[in-house]
Amino acid sequence: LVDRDAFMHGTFQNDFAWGAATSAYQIEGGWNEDGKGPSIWDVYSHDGRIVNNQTGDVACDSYHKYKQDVQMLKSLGVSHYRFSLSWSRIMADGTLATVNQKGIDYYNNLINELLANNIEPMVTLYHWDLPQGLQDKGGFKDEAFIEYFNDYARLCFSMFGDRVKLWITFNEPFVVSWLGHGIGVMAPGISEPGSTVYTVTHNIIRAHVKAYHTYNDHFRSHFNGKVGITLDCDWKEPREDTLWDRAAAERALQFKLGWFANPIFGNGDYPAVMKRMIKSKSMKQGLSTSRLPEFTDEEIRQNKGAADFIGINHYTTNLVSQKEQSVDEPHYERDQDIDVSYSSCWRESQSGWLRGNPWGIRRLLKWVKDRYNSPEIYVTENGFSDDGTSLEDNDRIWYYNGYINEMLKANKEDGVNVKGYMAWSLMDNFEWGSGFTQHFGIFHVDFDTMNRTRTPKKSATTYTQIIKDNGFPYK
Ligand code: GBH
Repeated sequence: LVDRDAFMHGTFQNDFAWGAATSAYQIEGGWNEDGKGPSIWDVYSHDGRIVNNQTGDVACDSYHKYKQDVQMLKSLGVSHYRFSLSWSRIMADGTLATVNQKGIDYYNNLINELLANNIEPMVTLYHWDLPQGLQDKGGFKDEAFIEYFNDYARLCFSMFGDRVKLWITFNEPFVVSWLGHGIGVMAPGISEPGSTVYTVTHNIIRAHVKAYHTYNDHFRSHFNGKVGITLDCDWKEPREDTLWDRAAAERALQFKLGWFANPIFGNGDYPAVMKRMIKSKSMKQGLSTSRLPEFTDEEIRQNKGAADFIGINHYTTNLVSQKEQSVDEPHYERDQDIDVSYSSCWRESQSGWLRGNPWGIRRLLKWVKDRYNSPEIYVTENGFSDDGTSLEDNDRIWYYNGYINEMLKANKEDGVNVKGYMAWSLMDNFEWGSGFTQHFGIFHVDFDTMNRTRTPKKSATTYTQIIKDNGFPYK
């Protein structure tokens, strides 16, 4: 199950963080219990937008079974658990007017249970489940969002910051902007691919930066934690080794990762190539200004360095080639003048967008190191889907061995400052638009019984061994 020729032996540094990840809407259930308000995912799924009309109303029932989850984590031997907070469980309509003590109690209980079992929490504030109350006020499109998010972040820092030392503001803001507001295949289901997508990102970056400074100014000195942001990126490999395709692949990385990373980890502003191309396309479309918003000088100063680490979610590789796109319709994808495809050599999963190509993670991590001056990196998600019919999940075992080994090479041979790795996912869960048809879990969950019985798959044994060995030492 491993490619012995390409395999590297060695271990990570002693304090390497090993963990597993989940998110609130995907596992908790209890969608309207104990004062929780509705989120955009409750509304979207109840609206019949998910495969087979499925919803996260019960999901893995972790709202009631969190102690079992902690025991599963303990059996894996992880040092960390990455989970997210449901904003509308903590503030029913998303504002300080509706703080919900029972929601706060739930997370206090979870955090305390983790710490009692020697597992450190890594907490994501926002993993896609905006309170519907804020969506009704304009959601991400309105810059009022920045203040609402800051209120929420401040409340969480003050309630949990004595015990939570690793914070992630946003999970994959790209998905919020592009899939949520560009093509509308995720909640809130808005399809405005030409400019809303850029305004939404602009507001998310400013919200992240504001929350980061709130932590710095009011909490860092006594809590001494770290605040980062998690960005998703596939590796973008030139389809052919030509100057055109190499430039196209670099552009694809700048439009996907650089869009968010350059303001925070680079020079404080959007990537030059994005500014240039979106402006030129906007002019051809007869607009008087670029569809890409501008940061003020003061914002650029605030953006720069506004994170203690970068979280990277990485799953797959794309092939990219140069392709001039028409300007008929303002459109984030067409702004890039690229064409994207997959290689049939890469191992297929249960998800159309995901093919296993282990060396992609090494190249991506090296790219992040080189572009952003060697930041601290946590791989906050990485994993493989199948149809969930077998506990003998050999493809997942192949995937984890291969990707974690390539991450070791990035660390040892390329000097990438990778501090930790969170496997996606601790258990099978609600896979967004695909409902319960794609399984990423190291633990199987039986969604056909009320008990939501959890059973370790074969990959649990593999991952436990990698953690115990802290990598792949000679034996
Ligand atoms: C992660 O996103 C998420 O953070 C996590 O919640 C999720 O469970 C996990 O991936 C597995 O999917 O529906 O064809 O338009 C990874 C990046 C972005 C990849 C959205 C899939 C949807 C493709 N994902 N994309 S499609």
